[in-house]
Amino acid sequence: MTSVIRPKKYLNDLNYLVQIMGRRRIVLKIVCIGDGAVGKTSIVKRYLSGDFRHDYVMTLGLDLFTKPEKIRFKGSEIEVVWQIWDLSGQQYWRDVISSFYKGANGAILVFDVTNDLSYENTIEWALEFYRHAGQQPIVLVGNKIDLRDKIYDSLKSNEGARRAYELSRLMGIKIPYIETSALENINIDVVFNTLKKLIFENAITKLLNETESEK
Ligand SMILES: Nc1nc2c(ncn2[C@@H]2O[C@H](COP(=O)(O)OP(=O)(O)O)[C@@H](O)[C@H]2O)c(=O)[nH]1
Ligand SMILES: [Mg+2]
Repeated sequence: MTSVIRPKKYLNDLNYLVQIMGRRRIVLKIVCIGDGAVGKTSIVKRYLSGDFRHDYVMTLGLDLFTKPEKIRFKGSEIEVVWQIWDLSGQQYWRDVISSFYKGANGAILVFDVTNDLSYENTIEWALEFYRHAGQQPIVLVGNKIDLRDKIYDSLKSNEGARRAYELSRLMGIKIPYIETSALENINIDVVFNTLKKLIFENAITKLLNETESEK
């Protein structure tokens, strides 16, 4: 073919995405990562109060939630099925890990603002995600901010922001930092909406690059 499609021009154009994919339903996978007890499951459950299905993958110790969403863009409607994967137990078996990360389009990386070790371990989690899933969008989440009043030496906002900056440099992508309370329902929607937007931009760019290289 002689005509060349310029990806930048079509970035964010869902019409175009639908056109090149030839279908109106896409599945996108989000994984929740971070130390045990930081609030990953609470965050997912809080978010998924609406229409969703919950499948527990018994043998693997994984919780898998699916949430369909209709997205309208410039007169075109597509169905996106979000798959949200959460490790069920505190015990993370190595053989589960690769199926868990396989095909992930993005990650929610959670630490607990009252737990220094969970903050330190965010680097390891990000690197592990990168090793298995490649360079995909990540949102860093500092959870349990409702406990800041009670726990004197909790991590501060600027420490979370600094960690996001360090992770961004390490991973070569911009990683936003968002503070949440699953308990008080603070910023839970913001986390998912931010990540979804990043995943979309990323997916569209990749698809367009693939289309480009096939020509
Ligand atoms: N105070 C407070 N507790 C929370 C919050 N999120 C989760 N928790 C509690 O922290 C514990 C661990 O939560 P869970 O969601 O199971 O963590 P996970 O192991 O990362 O999935 C539970 O007792 C939750 O009730 C929060 O935002 N604030
Ligand atoms: Mg959990």
